Amino acid sequence: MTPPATKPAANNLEAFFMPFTANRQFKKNPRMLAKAKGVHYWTPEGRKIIDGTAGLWCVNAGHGREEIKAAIAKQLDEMDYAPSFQMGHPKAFELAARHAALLPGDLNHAFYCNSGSEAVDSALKIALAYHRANGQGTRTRFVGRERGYHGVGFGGISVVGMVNNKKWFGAMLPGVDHLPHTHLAKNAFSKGQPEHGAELADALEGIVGLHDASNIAAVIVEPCAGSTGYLPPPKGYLERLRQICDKHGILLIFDEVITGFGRLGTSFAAEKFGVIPDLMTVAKGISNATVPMGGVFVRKTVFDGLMNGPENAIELFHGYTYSAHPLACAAASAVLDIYRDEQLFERSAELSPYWEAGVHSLKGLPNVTDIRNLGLAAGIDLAPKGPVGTRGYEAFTKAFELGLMVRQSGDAIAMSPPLVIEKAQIDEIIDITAKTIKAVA
Ligand code: PXG
Repeated sequence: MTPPATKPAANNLEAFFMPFTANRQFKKNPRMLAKAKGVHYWTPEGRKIIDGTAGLWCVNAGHGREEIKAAIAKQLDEMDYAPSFQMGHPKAFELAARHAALLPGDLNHAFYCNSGSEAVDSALKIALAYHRANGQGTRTRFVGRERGYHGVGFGGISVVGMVNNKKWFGAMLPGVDHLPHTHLAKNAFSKGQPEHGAELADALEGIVGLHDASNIAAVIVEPCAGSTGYLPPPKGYLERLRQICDKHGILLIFDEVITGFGRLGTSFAAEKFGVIPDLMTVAKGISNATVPMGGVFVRKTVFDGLMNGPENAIELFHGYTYSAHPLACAAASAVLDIYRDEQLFERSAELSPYWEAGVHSLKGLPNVTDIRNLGLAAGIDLAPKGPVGTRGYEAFTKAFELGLMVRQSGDAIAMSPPLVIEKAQIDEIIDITAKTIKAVA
């Protein structure tokens, strides 16, 4: 059927099946965004909202960047699309070389895709293929972590540690275990990395004892868990996980979809903690969310390990039509220029003590049971009121009413402003958050 000539009425919200949304509730009382610039959104009525979450943890360089717009427009003029299967285009190679130069340690190859979920599924597949190419095809099991979020692909939800993201969907990868999460009551109100919990990494030894290392392909963790309320790693935890993986020949995957590109005041969490994973997944800040893009950064040893068949053989039977899409590559390259020229990673580090003081000033407000921060992000736990998520949702909607966008995870709220935020704007975020918390008491 040809599309109808007339557009549907603008106020008909029915047809869009919204992702991760209470569709019926939303459509009765919609929250719409119509314009964005810098650290602000505007509603269709013109109400200004300060963006406390950089979109969904992704608009690190702020909204409406002219340099990115120009790069995308130029690329669209030059060449809209080119395949990356058995063909190449210069922007992809240039971008990968720039990412390799930015990455710590010997992470020096980039596989591109279009989202964090695709990055996670790609990384899991690369891990499996690597072991098989190296005569260890029995290594097929994965280890995730409770309270971990790794997107929504079937690979990702198998390693995810959040019940609602799994329980509906039945089929999962067989052979996945989970490490315990690191959210300990005794670490409440820690500033930066908490003191307690490095020993929780030792649970990996238990899993190895159960299945044998020869059956385990990889461990995947977010260096700092984002979606479940922002959980910075206990001091020494990631180092310990790295040691145990090394001891048993298990690949370590850092899911840096949120922590990558400056959130922690460094390029990547791997740089901040001095722990180099074998594979790293990224998305979001890679393109400042202008054109969808994700990636898997791969250590030299892993890449080389896959290059051992005949030279005319495809080494990895995996990829997407839009892998290294020219528009995404152009956007991502322009974003790297901005990060460099405006020193946004350094800026994030410089602002984080101010941010830390701001968020911890909320301690003592009604129902605040924990506050966590690292880099330019924070999580605040609120005591539940009735069913889980009730107070959290009230806080999320109240904040929006008061002119601030936050994220809700159960009864926690999370914030991660664009890295271009000013101190006075941080004050405004903290002020509105305080009013919100009091309003939902
Ligand atoms: N890994 C991590 C660590 C993520 O945070 C994904 C993978 C999946 O990325 P895509 O691009 O497929 O969505 C994510 C996504 C929230 C929130 O409210 C977080 C994400 C997405 C939407 C909401 O915390 N993270």
